[in-house]
Order: sequence, then structure tokens, then C-alpha cells
Amino acid sequence: QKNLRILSPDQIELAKVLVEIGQTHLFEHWTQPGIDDEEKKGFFDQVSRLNTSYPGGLTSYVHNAKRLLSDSKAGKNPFDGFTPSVPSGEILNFGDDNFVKLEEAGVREARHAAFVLVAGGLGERLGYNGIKVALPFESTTGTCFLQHYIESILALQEASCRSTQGQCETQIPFVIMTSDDTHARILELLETNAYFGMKPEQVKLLKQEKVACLDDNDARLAIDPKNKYRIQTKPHGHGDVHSLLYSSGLLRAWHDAGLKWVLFFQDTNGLLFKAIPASLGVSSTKQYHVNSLAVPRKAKEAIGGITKLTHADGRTMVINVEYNQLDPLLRATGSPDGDVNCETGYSPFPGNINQLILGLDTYIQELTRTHGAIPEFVNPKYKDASKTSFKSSTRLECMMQDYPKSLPPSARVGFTVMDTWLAYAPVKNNPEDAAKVPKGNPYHSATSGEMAIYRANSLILKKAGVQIADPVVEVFNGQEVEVWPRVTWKPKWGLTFGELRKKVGGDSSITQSSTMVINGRNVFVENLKLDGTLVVNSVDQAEVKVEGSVQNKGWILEKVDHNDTSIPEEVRIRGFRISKVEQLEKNYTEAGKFSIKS
Ligand code: UGB
Repeated sequence: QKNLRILSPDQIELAKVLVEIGQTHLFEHWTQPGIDDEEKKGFFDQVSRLNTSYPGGLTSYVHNAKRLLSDSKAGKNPFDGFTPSVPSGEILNFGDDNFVKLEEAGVREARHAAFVLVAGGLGERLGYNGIKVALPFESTTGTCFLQHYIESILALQEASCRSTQGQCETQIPFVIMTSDDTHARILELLETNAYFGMKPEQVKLLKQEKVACLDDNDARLAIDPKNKYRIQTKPHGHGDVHSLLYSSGLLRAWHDAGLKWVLFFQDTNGLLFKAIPASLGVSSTKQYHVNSLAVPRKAKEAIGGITKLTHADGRTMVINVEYNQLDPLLRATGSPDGDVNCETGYSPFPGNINQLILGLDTYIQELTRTHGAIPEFVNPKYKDASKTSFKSSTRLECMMQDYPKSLPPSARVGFTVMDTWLAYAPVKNNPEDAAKVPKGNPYHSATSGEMAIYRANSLILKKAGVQIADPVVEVFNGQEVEVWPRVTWKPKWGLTFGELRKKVGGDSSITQSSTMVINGRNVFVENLKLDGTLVVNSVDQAEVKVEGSVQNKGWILEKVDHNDTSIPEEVRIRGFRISKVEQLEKNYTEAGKFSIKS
């Protein structure tokens, strides 16, 4: 009470709200006015942020927390009454006519799309100290994830404009959701690299706020152990992206500008954009309101399963069921073996890779109703079976893929399954954990993420008619991986398979120990025999034909130990570095027609 006189009317209002929602304990240790006054004002600044950043404010947060904590204590199954079954969706075969047609449709639609990257997570599992989007996604060029994403969006933008054959000034909007953990570093990465060629006004950063931690089943907010005038906070999850997009006003602006699609993606999947054009083609031809990208999934693999849920009352929905919930759900509903592989060697439930394509019209309608609030969950670690106290504070969480849960049954919710080698190679696990992954299951490490890029590029070239030598198996950081020729290219060279196959021809071959880096749009590979390293850098106005035999000592993969701290972290987490012994490197900086013939 005595402290009221140092507070502004707004702060007094907030104090009243806290008292009304059972949070008086937050003030119990407060000193007399005159002592720590600045800290007390800082407390209300924080409370004000927590109040405005959550749909419905702290009152709703505490209300929802009480309900979810009570359900959790009672052991209530979130899928009560629902029976899971395998849904049907689009299964694409890379490179066939249907795939190429869908790619073309997707490229045409891309100028009506906006992209949203969720990059608020620090990636504790990876144990990397920097931001994940700054990690090189492959080591031949050292291009980081963020640069690759931006260059992919720009390549789509150009290709989409070309497809209109008329005037087109489309700038595909790109939103990055950041958090206090990543915001400053992502902004710095963009600014020091001139936004990797994107117009700065094309890029918007939306910062998610953390949410208040909860100390007990009464949803008493936890006091920060480091500062008694602060509430402890933790991340709320990637589901925040919906409320942030809604409150930013961007959705309305996009709608008014004629956009139709919003594509969401995660921070470290270097393959994703190989799958985007065809998947967007599926969304547009099927007019899906929600399209989730999926890959075949090994049973118990740590990615969610796309599942059809049918309620006893007849309701159905197609939704991601997280990996830790799928197995118990199956066991509880008549499948005593739970989540197991079927005769294909994979779980019958496609794996959610959390890349979503939403139709903007229905998305706006739905968010206008919900304000972007996504069904939440709570995952307290209880001290004992009485479930009356927690080992440490907990908080409410939400996931972006839960968006379809509140959609009406009439919504067209589908999914698109692609080969894993083409679409999914995230970098999530540190070397120690990756090395413990059961044989046959994916490592999802920096090592496997990079090798997957070379594998995919090699397989794509193979499909386009290039003879690619078989891979060799090697062990890096305790992980057995296939090592294919190290082939990389800029997105503008080979954005779609349909375009790429026009750029390779004749009788070309690449040996397993070779490296080929194509950094240019109009590079044509014909009758090339590569045994070594070839690097081509060319401006867009140059047309370069690459043919003949290229032979040199090339670039060698050198093993490094992930425990050797004298080596930069981004190198040692992959367990190798590239030693550049010898290469043929050609640079074309002016317009014209050129040929590399040896
Ligand atoms: N992220 C945020 O932006 N904010 C947050 O508060 C938290 C995360 P994780 P997760 O594809 O392998 C997801 O931690 O949540 C960003 C799906 O739920 O890498 O364990 C973060 O920066 C799961 O179904 O993944 O699992 C990152 O970009 C499956 O698809 C992204 O959210 C799995 O990903 C994902 O965060 C997968």
C-alpha cells in the first residue's frame, strides 16, 4: 500500500490487476518507498510488457494457466475422445512430370506469397553459442542459413516475375520472428551484410516476448531468482508467430496488396527451398487453406506426426501430434505397440517438418476471430506423484503448427509429402547427442545437415542426366554419413528442377572426390568431366558454357575433433573442414558469352 504513492495511475491499475488474479505474493517482499524505487518502476514496465504481449493480457494468461495446470494434474489426455488414423495427402515424386508442373504453378504463385521465418529459439540442443541462422549451411562457400534463405526468396521473386512475361515489381515480403535471445544478433547479421541483397524495407523483424513462469498449480507467477523485482520468464514457443503477425497489421497490408499465401519455415533446414515451389503449387492447385510439408518419418523420431483425429462425436481434424504424444495416444486407442514402423520401414504417420503454407484469406478471418491465440499446453516437471509441486517453474507454451486446431471442419487442411533427401535436413543436435542416435535414424546434426546438401544436389544432377559417382561412407564426430561429391549452387541457378535440367546437358560426369561450386545464373554445364574442384563465379549478364575435362587435386575433407576448442565452433560441430588444395576457379564480371573448355 505504501508504495502506491511512487506509482503512476497506469502502474496502480496494473497492480490492481495483479491483486485480482491472485498475485499479491509478488509484492510481499517489497521495501519501503524510497528504497529500490527504480527497480519497482522497472517491475511495472515488465508487467506492462507481459500484459500487452499476450492476447487477453495477464488475466487471460493466469486463467488459462490454472485450467491447463489443473488438467495436467488430473492427468487429462489432450486428445480425449479422439482416435488417430493415417490421413491422406499429396505424395510427390521428385522430378516427374507432375512435380515439374507443380513447381511451375508454385513459381507463378510465389509473387502472391509472403515468407515468415521463426528464429526466436536459441537451439540449446545444438549447443552452439551463436544464432543458428548465422551458421554456414555448407562449407564450400560458407554461405550462412539466413543468406541462403534470402537468396532463395529473391530467386523465387525473379522467377515468378519472369513467369508473368510482363511488368512485375513484386517484392516478396520476408518476416523474421526473433526473441530477446536472437533479435540483436539477427539484425546485426542483416545490417553488416546489406540484407544479403534484399531491400531492407522488404524485411520485417517481429520480436516475440517471453511469458511469465508459474510456480505452482494456482498459477502463482514466479519471482526471478536473480532479481526480486522481476517475474521470471521463459519462451512461449514458435506459436507466438500468429499473434505477432496479427497485431503487427502486416496481414491486412498483405491482403490489401493482393497476396494469397503465407509460408512459415524454421531456422536450419538447408534443403527446404528445393521443396517450396512444388508445395506452393500443391496449395494453389488444391486450394488448401493449410498445407503442411512432411517427410516419411521413422517411428519415435523427434518430429511430430501428421495425424487424422476423429472424435467420438464425429468431428475430425488433420493435425500434427508431437512425437512424445503420438506413441501414448496410439497405445491408448487400440494400437498396443504404439508408434512403430510399418512394412515400408517408416511410421505410417508422415513426419511434420513444420513448414506451413497458409491461405491468407482464411488465415486473416481466423486470426480476426482468435487474435492469433493458439491452443497452449503446459509441461510441468512434478516433484512427486502427488503432483502438488514442481521441480522448477514452468510456463505455458504454444506451437505454430497447432493453428488448424481451431479451424472449422469445412477448412481444407492437407499436407504434401516429399522425399527426406530433398526436403528436410535440420541442424538441431550437438555432436555427442547425434552420435547416440540409434542406427538408421537421422542425426539432425551440423554434420548430417551439410552432407544432406551435397547428397541432394548430387541426386538432383543425377536425375538431370549427369553421371555422379557413388558416395563413400565416412565417420565424422562419431556419425556415419554418406559423402557425395560436394556440389553447390546459388538458388538462382537451380531454383526448380524444371529450370535446372535446362542448364545441364550432354555427357557430363563428376567423381566422388570432386567439388563444384556454381555461383552464377547463366552457367551451362555440357560434356563436363570433373575430377577435382571447379568454381564458377559469374554476373547475371554473363553466359558461361562449361565443358571438357577438369582435373586437379581438388578440395579435401579434413577430419577435426569436436572437442578441439582451438577450432571455431561452427567448424568443429560438423567434424570436418575443407582443405582447399587446388581448383580451377573462373570469374566473369562482365556481360558476354564465355566458355570454359579445357
Ligand atoms: N522457435 C521460435 O521462434 N520461438 C520459440 O519460442 C521456440 C522456437 P525447435 P521443436 O522440424 O524437427 C519443431 O526447438 O519445437 C523457432 C516442431 O514442433 O528447433 O522441438 C526456432 O528458432 C516438430 O513438430 O523445434 O520442434 C526454430 O526455428 C518438428 O517439426 C523453430 O521454432 C520439429 O520442429 C523450431 O524450434 C522439426
